[in-house]
Amino acid sequence: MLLQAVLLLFVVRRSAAQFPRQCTTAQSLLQKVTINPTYCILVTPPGPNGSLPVFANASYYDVFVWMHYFASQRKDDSTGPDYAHEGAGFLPWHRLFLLAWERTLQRVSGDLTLSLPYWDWRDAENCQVCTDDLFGAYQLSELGPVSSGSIFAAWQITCTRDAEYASQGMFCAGKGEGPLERRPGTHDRFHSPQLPSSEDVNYCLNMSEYDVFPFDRHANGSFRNLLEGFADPQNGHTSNFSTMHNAVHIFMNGSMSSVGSSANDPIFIVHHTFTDSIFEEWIFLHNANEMDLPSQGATVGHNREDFMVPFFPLVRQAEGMLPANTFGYSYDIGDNQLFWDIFFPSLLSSAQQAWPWIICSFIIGAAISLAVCGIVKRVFHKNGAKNNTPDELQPLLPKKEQSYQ
Ligand SMILES: [Cu+2]
Repeated sequence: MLLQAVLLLFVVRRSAAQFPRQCTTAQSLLQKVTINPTYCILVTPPGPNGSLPVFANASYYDVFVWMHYFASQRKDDSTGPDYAHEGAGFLPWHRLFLLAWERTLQRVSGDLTLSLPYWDWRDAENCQVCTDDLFGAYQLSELGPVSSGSIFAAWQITCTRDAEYASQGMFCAGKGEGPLERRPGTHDRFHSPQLPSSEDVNYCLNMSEYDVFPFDRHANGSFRNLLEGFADPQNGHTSNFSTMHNAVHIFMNGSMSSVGSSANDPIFIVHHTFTDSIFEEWIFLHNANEMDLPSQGATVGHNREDFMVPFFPLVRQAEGMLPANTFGYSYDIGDNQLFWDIFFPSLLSSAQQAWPWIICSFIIGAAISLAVCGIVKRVFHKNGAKNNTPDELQPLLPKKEQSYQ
């Protein structure tokens, strides 16, 4: 444990385009086939007549699929937010979810420097990570699984039948329910016309309020609601279109498009890391902290002090508002990415506005330094003159030899 704490390095999440194939595929495969020895999944809740809950084993990967599926359940069959979506806790919840996944991946692979990659989907016209080298190619003419040339073609997905489990009074049991499906770009374009643009992201980042009442999909002028994808990136008002994060899920038109099963697709990870990187930029730009979360008034599971469902050990929503470096990770922001798009122009304009103050401060500082130097010099000069005795001038010579003559 101590060794792990010492070796827990600061990791940098990089673009999936730079991610070596071996890491993307081999580590994903490893966690898909290895049974998680620490956690199992809840299949049947305890009954009212005292019957015990039923649990099942699942792979490392499928435990995360199940967690996301379980968090997508709605309390008491309400139509409002679930435990992780359509509410103020959407971003903190997914931040901690990815972090737990990243650390699990590091542990399973034995490589503590491993980090989750991201897919920068701004201005994309197609799924750039849908290649057999990365997450699996596809053919528009064929409906169904990802390309047989992809390592993910053999994956069996799970937790896809919400209604069926609910009708049986059960939860997802983690059983294989078919192949991973993805048909990017063949979605209903009326409700989600395009992938998010750079302008959309910039608009989002400039929103000052993290979230506003009613803290759900109907919140207007809310950074969270806009980034989640229930508002218009032109004005921040709620919209019937799927935008931002939601638009990317819809665009994939397959396993990614339904909330409960979306984590089956490894693209879920690279999509959410990029969403998290935008959240990270927003935290920095707006100096955000846990006080930006509502203390009350949001759906259960989304308030500041609420615990994230179904995390164990328990984690408060407030903790998910901490900056990424608190958790030991950051994002690699390269050319044409968020630093140059957002930070640099704002730093430049701040510097332009502040230059008279900077020059004034420099002149005043220089004047004060000169004055202090002058005073110090005078004091030393006086003291030097006062102590200028023959003893000090030639301290190593005996009194009678205090001259070289
Ligand atoms: Cu989610």
